Amino acid sequence: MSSFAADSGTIYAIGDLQGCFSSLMALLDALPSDFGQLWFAGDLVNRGPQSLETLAWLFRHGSGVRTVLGNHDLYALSRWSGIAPRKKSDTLDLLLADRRAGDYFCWLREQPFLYQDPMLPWTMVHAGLDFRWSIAEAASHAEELQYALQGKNWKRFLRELWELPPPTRFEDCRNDADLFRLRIAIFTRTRWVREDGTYAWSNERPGADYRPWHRLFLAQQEGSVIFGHWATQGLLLEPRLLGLDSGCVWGRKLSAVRIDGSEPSLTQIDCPRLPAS
Ligand SMILES: [Mn+2]
Repeated sequence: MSSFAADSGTIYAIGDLQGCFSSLMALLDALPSDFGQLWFAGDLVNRGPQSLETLAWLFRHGSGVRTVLGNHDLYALSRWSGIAPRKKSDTLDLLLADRRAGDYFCWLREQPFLYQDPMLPWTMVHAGLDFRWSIAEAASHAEELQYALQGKNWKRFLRELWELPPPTRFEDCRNDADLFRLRIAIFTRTRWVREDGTYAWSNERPGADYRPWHRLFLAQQEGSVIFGHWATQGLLLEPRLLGLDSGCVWGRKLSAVRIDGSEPSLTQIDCPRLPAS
């Protein structure tokens, strides 16, 4: 099995795990070389069967792991802090009941909404970015949200996040809570947006005038983006865009792309179809 090696400059970016720990181990087995860092595009837990094993492993290898928060990670944090009620499709019970859950969720709460490495061209988010934000502006919005999630009023921040659906336009934000809800939704949930800046929070395309967020972003901003979240769209490998959610939890594939070299190279494994929960 390939593993962490402190002297390795190799970095792989990996798509949404969603608690599919066995698939992560199979993917590491299949990687062609040891690595210094693994980047994960968020949604580390929930839906899949092994959220506990997944988070325990990431916590143990924290010094080599870089990740960003996804919608399922925020939901898991909200479950752990008693804010969100249990959803029927939730598979977090074993994780929430574990005696080390406090350590694991503290680690999760410290993770950012956006990650950049000054030595690499890539910026990583879970779902997307607004096409009117430069990468630098996006990083500053993400940092503000991260402070709020790490601050002493973090439970109030999470409670407000779920109180209302996110607005679909910045023009509709009446206060900071609305603005935070919209920005968090862009970082962790977005797929479709219109050229006038109106978002839709649906999986399906809501109309012909909506486009994938990254088409508008790449046309208007500089920078290269790694993201996950969009399993129905599937793997995207483009010069400035890596869409890494290839549907592992849906019985499709888990993907890793080497990102430290000049030419991104792909490794994939097949994932088992899980029994419906
Ligand atoms: Mn997601």
